[in-house]
Amino acid sequence: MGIVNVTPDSFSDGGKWPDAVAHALALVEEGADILDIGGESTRPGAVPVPLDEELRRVVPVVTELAKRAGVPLSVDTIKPEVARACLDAGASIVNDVSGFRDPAMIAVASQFRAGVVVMHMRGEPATMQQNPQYGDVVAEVTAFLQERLRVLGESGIPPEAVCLDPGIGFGKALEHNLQLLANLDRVAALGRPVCLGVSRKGFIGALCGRELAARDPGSLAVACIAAARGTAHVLRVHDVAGARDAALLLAAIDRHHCSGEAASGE
Ligand code: HH2
Repeated sequence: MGIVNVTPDSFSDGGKWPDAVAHALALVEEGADILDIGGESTRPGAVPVPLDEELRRVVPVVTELAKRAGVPLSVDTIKPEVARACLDAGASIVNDVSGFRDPAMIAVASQFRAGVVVMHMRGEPATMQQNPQYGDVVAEVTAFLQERLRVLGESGIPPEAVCLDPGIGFGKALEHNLQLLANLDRVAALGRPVCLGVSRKGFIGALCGRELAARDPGSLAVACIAAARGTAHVLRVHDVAGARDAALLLAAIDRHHCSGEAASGE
């Protein structure tokens, strides 16, 4: 899943892509299977974007990409009105970092029979990184996602349409992110694909001592570990080419796993 930020203030690439359509098409060339288009930054401390401004940013981009991209389009928004406008314009997935807590968002996704990415977030972006506390972060995130699956199911969104996301960096301290990454199998055990967004996030900078521009290798390493363990199935990334190569290589190696036959020499 290639990240397309149509924002002036996204934490890693805000304002860098004045031509979001061209950037998105380049990501498809690099091998993106899905594009995730967002018009409101959710970085820690981000200020909410007014509805009309978010619509103005994303709808033209979705409209154009629906004609040209040739891959499913996801809209990264917490606003039902933005989700509706983008689904109308040709998107088919809603990625809601607030986890479909707004019944109006569930209603829109259900009406359009959209795919949904349900993410766990503690609090709101403006304040979420102010001393987040959990008893057992893995148990709490897993229980939240399980509960959302139940509520969505009762509201007409079948499990087959749902992808789950632990929300790395969303109201989580370094320790919480690591606990979630080490125990992602518990989220995967809920039986739905897991979407993982670690690309360029703060914990990679903290552990590796890297500025944003130098976090792609660390991001890829974390995504690969989760993918190789079978605990992440959709990788939300800035560096699509790297993730695509990693996914191809993992799949090629997996095909030789426990086959009982000698290596074919490929
Ligand atoms: N992370 C970000 C935004 N949306 N959606 C999902 N499902 N999972 C994530 O981990 C996730 C997400 C934050 O990254 P980015 O889009 O690069 O930055 P910003 O929110 O500042 O635009």
